[in-house]
Amino acid sequence: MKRSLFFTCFIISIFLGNNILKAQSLNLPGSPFNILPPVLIGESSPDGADLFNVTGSGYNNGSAIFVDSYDTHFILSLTGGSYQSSLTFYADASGNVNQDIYVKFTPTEIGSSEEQTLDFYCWNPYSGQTMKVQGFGKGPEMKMEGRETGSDPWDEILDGETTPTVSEGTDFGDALVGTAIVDRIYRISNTAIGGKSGDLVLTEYETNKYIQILGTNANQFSVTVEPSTPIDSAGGTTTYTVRFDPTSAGIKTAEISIGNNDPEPNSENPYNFAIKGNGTVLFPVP
Ligand SMILES: [Ca+2]
Ligand SMILES: [Ca+2]
Repeated sequence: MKRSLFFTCFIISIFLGNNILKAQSLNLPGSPFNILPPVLIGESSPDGADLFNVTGSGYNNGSAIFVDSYDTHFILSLTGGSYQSSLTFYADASGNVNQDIYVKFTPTEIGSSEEQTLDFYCWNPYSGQTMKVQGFGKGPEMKMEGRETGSDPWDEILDGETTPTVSEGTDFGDALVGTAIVDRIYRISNTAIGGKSGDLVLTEYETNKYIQILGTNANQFSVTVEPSTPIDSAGGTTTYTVRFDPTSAGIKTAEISIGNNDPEPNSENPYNFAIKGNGTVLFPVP
């Protein structure tokens, strides 16, 4: 008689929902969950763009289920807004789960995948599962060229160059003070092509101005034609024109500096290089 009472209680306890006997299950999507298309370096995937659905059963009434991301490059949301590293969602009164999880990705690398493990777990009783999310970063590659005249071949100007040269158009040569001007046209290219590339965006430092002239004799140079931006990733190019118009005699030096979104590794932001020109004067013949 005692034995049958024990078994009766045991069976009843199953039907009443004994915690220990419950089989909690959470159905996660295939791992890794891919965030596509690639995201431009310096930006994040849009709010609400990337989500997966989680279903489950066998939980206690209203059980809390937690999910953690341990990398701020991947953050989470239940709604598609207000993203954070950790979330809590709940089983319903029947112990079932049906929850959308949104993921936002902020890449730090160009062209390679970045991956993060998400931990899903419940404490009462404990159960845990993991899945991976994966994203790809994309970005531009900035190249600068110059030349002396329009019939010369373009010659590359490296970021950080400190020695102006005639063939790169960075040495403007001689200009007669008050009479002559010397113009040089430079070409900017975005050499990133393919699926992991992105538009090159020049920084507007003042309204409609992108080319800064800095340094000792900056006021002897001016930008007469501004470049177009953004410069598309399918090999896009733009040009700009710098004028040397000296107001006194002598060697005039300055630096061109262009803010841009060329990312690490090998960021060329700002793209800067030295220029110079020589102001000349005519002396009266005695
Ligand atoms: Ca670069
Ligand atoms: Ca630089």
